[in-house]
Amino acid sequence: MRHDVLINNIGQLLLPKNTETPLKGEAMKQLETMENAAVAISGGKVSWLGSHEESRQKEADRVIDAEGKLVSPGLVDPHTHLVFGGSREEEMALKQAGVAYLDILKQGGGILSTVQATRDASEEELFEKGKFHLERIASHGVTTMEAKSGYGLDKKTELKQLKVVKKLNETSKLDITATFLGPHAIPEDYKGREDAFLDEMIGLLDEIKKKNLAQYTDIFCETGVFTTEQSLRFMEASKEKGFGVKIHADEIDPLGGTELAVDMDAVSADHLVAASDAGISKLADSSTVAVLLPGTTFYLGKDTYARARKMIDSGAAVSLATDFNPGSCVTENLQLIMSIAALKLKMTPEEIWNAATVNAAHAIGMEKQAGTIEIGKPADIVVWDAPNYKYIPYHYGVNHTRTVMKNGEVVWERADSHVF
Ligand code: IZC
Ligand code: ZN
Repeated sequence: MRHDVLINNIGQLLLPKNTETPLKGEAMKQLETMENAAVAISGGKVSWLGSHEESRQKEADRVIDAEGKLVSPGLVDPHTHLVFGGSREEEMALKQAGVAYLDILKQGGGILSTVQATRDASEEELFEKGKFHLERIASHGVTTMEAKSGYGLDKKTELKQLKVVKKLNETSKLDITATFLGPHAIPEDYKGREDAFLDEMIGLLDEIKKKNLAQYTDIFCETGVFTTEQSLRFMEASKEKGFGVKIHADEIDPLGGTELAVDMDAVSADHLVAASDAGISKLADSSTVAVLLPGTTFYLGKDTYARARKMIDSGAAVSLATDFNPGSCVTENLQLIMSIAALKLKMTPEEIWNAATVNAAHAIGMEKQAGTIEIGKPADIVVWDAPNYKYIPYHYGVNHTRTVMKNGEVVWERADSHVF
């Protein structure tokens, strides 16, 4: 059999394990590698994998020499706010002066300033801007991701954002899972009438489902935003309409969103910086993935990070994401998040790679298509300008990708490469 592509001379091939459920606890500490390996691709799928030696017998239309370097599955970013208008660099000085994130929001800034800019932008403008950020995300090794709405807070703009996500998914090589985050903040004209606003967002679910504009819903469960009771109501309504559910939980205050996520069988519970001991034990007994966003804690200048060690050691499934957004984590670089996870969450390299590949795929229901390199699965593969997997969290803040492939096609490639 002649293959389309053969990647040979792989120094270290990363083979995270794909199981029915996300990798939990001890299983997160296991990471299989194959040294001196090769991978073949046909029809966009992985068609063979074995040793470099055996690959000499294989024929392919194109051969990519990995130069003895690291090759991994494409990274998966399971939590982003990809589509938005404007930017918020003015808030940096406010934060430096000690104004808290939730206080900026209370004063009509923060999320609400992005809402205004997103309402003002046309669908075309949002698409072009989203595409720019998406390409940068892909250049950093991500081949599958999630994107949320939530900067509309009205019917017209929420649908506009979701349409842009759909168009980005259809026109780019990447796979993008869409999440409806209508209850992301309380619009100014609904202050004191939070339940009426929530009813309005619940009222959009039918149309979003009918037009297949989102697979998941999400809600910002936080002090001054939505309570756990309101979150429960929204999650129940979402499930009734056939959506999977996610939640921004216990990011700043410990409201019990983690426990609620498990009770509601959410596919993921995200942030969890203030998750209680009880919440963590509940997570450990569930298949809900804890999506940790340490880049946000770093960017907000907080000293307390999510308790990843306790979560993993208790047996929970942990994943990592950028939370890319214009306010609380302004980076498209998931590799940087992997470094922060090592430095601040004290996660091991093996846990970090499982978190950013297979568990991230589970966190957005994409485990059958993404997160691992296996025969028959889409060939989402990254050749790294690095000698081994431990190198990526270690050498921080820059982009280490050499070749990023999605469905066997090159999405991004760097011409020069470093000799180790
Ligand atoms: O725009 O600040 N936390 N939502 C909840 C965000 C951060 C995004 C933002
Ligand atoms: Zn978020």
